[in-house]
Amino acid sequence: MVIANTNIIFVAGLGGIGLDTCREIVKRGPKNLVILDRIENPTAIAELKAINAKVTVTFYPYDVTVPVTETAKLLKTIFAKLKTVDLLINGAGILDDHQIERTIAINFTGLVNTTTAIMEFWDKRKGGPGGVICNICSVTGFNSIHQVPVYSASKAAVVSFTSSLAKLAPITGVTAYSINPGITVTPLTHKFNSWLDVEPRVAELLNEHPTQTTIQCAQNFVKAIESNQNGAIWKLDLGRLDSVTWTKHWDSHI
Ligand code: NAE
Repeated sequence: MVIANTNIIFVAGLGGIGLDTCREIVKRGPKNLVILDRIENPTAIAELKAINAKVTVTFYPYDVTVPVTETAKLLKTIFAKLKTVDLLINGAGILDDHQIERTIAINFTGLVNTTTAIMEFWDKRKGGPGGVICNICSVTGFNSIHQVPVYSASKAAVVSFTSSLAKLAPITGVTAYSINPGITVTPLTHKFNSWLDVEPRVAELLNEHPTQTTIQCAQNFVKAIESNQNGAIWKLDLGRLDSVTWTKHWDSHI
């Protein structure tokens, strides 16, 4: 996908990975970048606007835990303004294994509900034009950080959901791929709670190993967007971009 002249919605575009990825996206000149996030950051929005005056950058407050009907209303407003949307990026996530329900609500249900809501506008069975979904999952969805089993399982769930979406593309007209960062230096990984405090030093231990910066992650993120491969499972770790081949252990045959 050539980013120039497209309309993009980025859920959680103001987080650590999100904001640097927005910077890279804006440089490539989309027509519209609509950022949805829980908390507004006018300085960040102004900075994005200043990078490329030709791009219309807009912000709407959005909490992914709202009922799907609320999401549909917000999308209706956005589609009314933009007419078409080419790409939806789902990036909201928390890492705190003391908050079990909230982890599932944000990392899994929020992503599924936002995807479900946009289908109303995109599904070719409803006369829609199709679209592209880019879900930020995690390498912990491949192999867990077992000290945060709730977070890891929520990420495994979204990796799986995204792979199903990709296989449904012939029916819906909506393609999908996952972006799976390795440990990236952001507020998320600075300090966090392990499940039942099984490892109070989990963040410190993790950060004793090599990590990547948000800029490295963002540069590979836009490469993955540009390559636009339905069903791709991208690993963005240690400054590299690799496509992961998923091992099949079973087949439904349907
Ligand atoms: P961050 O904390 O800077 O960004 C989290 C973003 O999610 C923010 O924009 C925040 O506002 C938004 N958000 C949280 N709750 C929300 C809600 N209820 N509604 C709407 N938005 C909400 O952290 P980040 O590292 O930039 O994380 C961005 C995404 O990347 C998350 O989904 C995270 O799980 C994922 N990710 C991060 C890392 C990492 O190392 N930083 C890795 C993989 C995936 C490696 C690990 O899994 C540890």
